[in-house]
Amino acid sequence: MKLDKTMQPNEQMEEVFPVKDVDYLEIYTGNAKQSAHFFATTFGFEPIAYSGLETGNRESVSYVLKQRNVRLVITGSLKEETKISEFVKKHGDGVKDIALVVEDVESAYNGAVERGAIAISPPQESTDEHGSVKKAVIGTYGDTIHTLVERSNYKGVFMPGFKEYKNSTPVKDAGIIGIDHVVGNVEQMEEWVEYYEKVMGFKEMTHFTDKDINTEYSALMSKVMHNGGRIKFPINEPAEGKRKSQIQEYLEFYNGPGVQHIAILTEDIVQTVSALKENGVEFLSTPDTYYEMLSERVGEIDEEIARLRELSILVDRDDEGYLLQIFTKPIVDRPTLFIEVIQRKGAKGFGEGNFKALFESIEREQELRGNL
Ligand code: TYF
Ligand code: FE
Repeated sequence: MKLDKTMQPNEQMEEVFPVKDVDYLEIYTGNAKQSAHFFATTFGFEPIAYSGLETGNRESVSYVLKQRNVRLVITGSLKEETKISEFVKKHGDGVKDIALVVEDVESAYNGAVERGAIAISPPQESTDEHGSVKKAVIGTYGDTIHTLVERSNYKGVFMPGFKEYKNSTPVKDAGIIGIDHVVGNVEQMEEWVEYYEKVMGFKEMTHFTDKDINTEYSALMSKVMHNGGRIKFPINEPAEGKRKSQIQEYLEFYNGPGVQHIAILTEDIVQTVSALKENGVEFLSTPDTYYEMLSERVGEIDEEIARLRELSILVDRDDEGYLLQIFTKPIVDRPTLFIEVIQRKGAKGFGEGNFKALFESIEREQELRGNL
């Protein structure tokens, strides 16, 4: 997607674009039935709604999955030439939509477009017996979009066009409670930093230069954009390193910019990661030397270090507290999309102290893939 370079800064954006939360994340896939099954049986997401042939949808199939405050929509194509099949052909399975809850779609959309947003679909209302939902769509990096959703007048399970999904097998909750951040990999970080500033009134929360995050190969730059509330969107750009940056590897396999990882919040990372591992989720490993130096690095923590070491959970501390995090291997065929599980105990950062160990682990995987 090209950006309109003529857009002007606007001082009152935060009031003009009062985005409250992520409404859902939509993943386009080659096989929605099997992907939905994966998210249900491994990550503990419960299917709650469905759209497809049985609901009169002859274009696509979608499963809506939910766990506490996280909603995923898993969508596949029923036909040869659809936006979904074109997307999957180009990118493989990936995140198409980071949908955002707004109070007033008309004003959010019109304001965003006036400030230079990529206009994709103007506001439209859909209605069923449970009420109405208003949606509009603006673009962001690559083929990724933000659907703006106004749902205060809707009481149904998800949206018009979907029916309630009746589960035959109960899903085991994995303790996931929300979305912490959603990260994009792009070619030009500044372009998208400006986009979120100008169009959506976001501010830069933190930045990492290639000096902060330069291991043997995985050089990258990153700026975290946030709305002052729940929404945090880090944006990564590849940097020159000794060999190929992990961000460059992503851009090549995804054929352009897109979502790199979804960070999901848990209240008990030891419990969540134990459950995910039992369910067969594959995580990056951490060398034992990391845990030998851990106490010295982060001081006293509530968790047992031996247990963290067994599970390969990483820990980082800042002035406000600490956080625990772990990263899956890519969850799709290409080395593109992965999941982070994160628990915050006061810390507001992103695990800067873990970058070296983390990126070295990613590089070990890159090497196995022959992509260094
Ligand atoms: O979101 C973050 O900033 C952390 C660290 O390619 C990170 O999760 C940054 C870049 C990356 C993988 C993880
Ligand atoms: Fe992250």
